[in-house]
Amino acid sequence: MNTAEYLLAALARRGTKRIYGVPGGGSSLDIIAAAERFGIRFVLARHEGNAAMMAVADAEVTGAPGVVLTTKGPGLMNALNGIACAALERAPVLLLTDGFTEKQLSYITHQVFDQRNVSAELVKGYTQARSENPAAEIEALLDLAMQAPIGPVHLDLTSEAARRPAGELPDLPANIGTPLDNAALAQARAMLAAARKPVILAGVEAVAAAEPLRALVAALGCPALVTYKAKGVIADADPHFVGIFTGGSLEAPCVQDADLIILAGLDPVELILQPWRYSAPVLDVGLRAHPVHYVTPTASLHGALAPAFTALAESASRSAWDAAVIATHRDTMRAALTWQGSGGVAPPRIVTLAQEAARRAGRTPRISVDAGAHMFSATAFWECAAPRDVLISNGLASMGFALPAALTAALENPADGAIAFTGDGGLMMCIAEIATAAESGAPCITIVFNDGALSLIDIKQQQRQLPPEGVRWARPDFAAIAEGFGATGFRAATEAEYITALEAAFALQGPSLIDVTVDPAGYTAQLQAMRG
Ligand SMILES: Cc1ncc(C[n+]2csc(CCOP(=O)(O)OP(=O)(O)O)c2C)c(N)n1
Repeated sequence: MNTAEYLLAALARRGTKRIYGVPGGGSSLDIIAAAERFGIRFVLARHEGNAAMMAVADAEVTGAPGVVLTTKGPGLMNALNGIACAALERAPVLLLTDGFTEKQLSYITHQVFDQRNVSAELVKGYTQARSENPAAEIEALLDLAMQAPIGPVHLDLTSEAARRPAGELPDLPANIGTPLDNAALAQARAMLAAARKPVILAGVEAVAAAEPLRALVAALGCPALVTYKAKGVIADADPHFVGIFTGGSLEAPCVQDADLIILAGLDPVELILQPWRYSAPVLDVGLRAHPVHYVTPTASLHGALAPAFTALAESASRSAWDAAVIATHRDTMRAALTWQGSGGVAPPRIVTLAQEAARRAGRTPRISVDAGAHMFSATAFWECAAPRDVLISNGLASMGFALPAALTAALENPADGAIAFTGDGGLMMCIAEIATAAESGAPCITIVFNDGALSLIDIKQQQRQLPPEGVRWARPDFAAIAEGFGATGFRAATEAEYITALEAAFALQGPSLIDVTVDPAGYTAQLQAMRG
């Protein structure tokens, strides 16, 4: 095999099904030409930044490396926000760029940057696969992406290197997990035994260990909150589930009620910028230590999470929590986010009506959520049963994530499709990907909370009593734009129109967009309730 073929074989063996990107004239073309032979589909995106977001979402839904392919220079530069997203969402993404040969660099300056330096701040590893053993370089790079802290890596490949022999695919070494640290486990068990009312805060690392964590929660009979990225790790319908933990004030009454806080795979990158407000001891069960954290844990149990949760559950006994108290905390949190605006369709209704329509259509779509005020309703009111039912950029919290992520989720699971909940601002950063969805036949429904504003920033501007400047714009006709890109467009200004649009959208095979009129007036109260 040559190096391009070896890379594709190595990716396919790890479960990669798709590569997203915009090619250049170098190794990109070697990869695209060979991809299909290895069962890998190339999805031509409209912007490399969006392609990188697709690769993030792909890694999240499949567990395999996500791949974004770009040309040199401007292609790499365009991809960088998506690579930053991979870094802070802890997603194993391979950035695959066309490279320059040393000979070219001796006389060319056109499109030239030091590509290694450009990506260095964001990726965990870089290689050009130009050694005597390109196969070993590729395997080591992919292994690195999958190890904690999970994150992106960069393969900068010239066409010459892509065509050199790479060797045959060796057997994958057996994955021998590191054993639990006995002393740390004993300390964690002692803390658990001493607690009457523990609370569990589940984070992104727990998505791969949801079952053992659910068993621990059930054994303790304690409340559990999840970060945005851990939605579904504890199902919304589980009686122990209380709501979302962001580090804000909304969840504080429940957490303050506890005498032990267990961080279950919670990565501090997931929390908002407020100081830790609790005095109860903290037990940190996670993949690794975090040098910068909101709180210094009283004790830590670091390493593989499934065995850690199982070992804790074995010795756990029922806590003193009353099921009715847990239910009251849950109801109070939900009630605080109900809508106080008027006009158009209320954001919580946009979400619940979409889920009801999906159920009527016999579908269980994944949802993706963009950055902005609409995110509060989308994450609170969409009921999840499994990890990764919700895709969201939370560590980077980048706008322009939802549409690319929904496209990917729909390609992965076309029978159920996917829904992107997005603000108008975030959508405009990536709207060209509607064309990609139409072309690739991705059955995703983009639902735009159209309020003619960057509402989250608008609210903050109002809170600081500044004049409304630089945060509002005229509402474009998104439905017409979607039609122009080959999707089906709907507009809804009332609940009745919205329900009709949802019914029609779920009856379609391909992508659609529903432009929903929202009056942003209620967002201020929601933000106040969440963050204090
Ligand atoms: C790429 C990027 N640019 C800017 C921001 C800062 N930001 C966060 S939310 C937001 C407003 C989003 O507006 P919109 O997409 O319309 O959603 P809404 O808040 O109205 O629901 C902005 C500008 C960001 N998070 N990401």
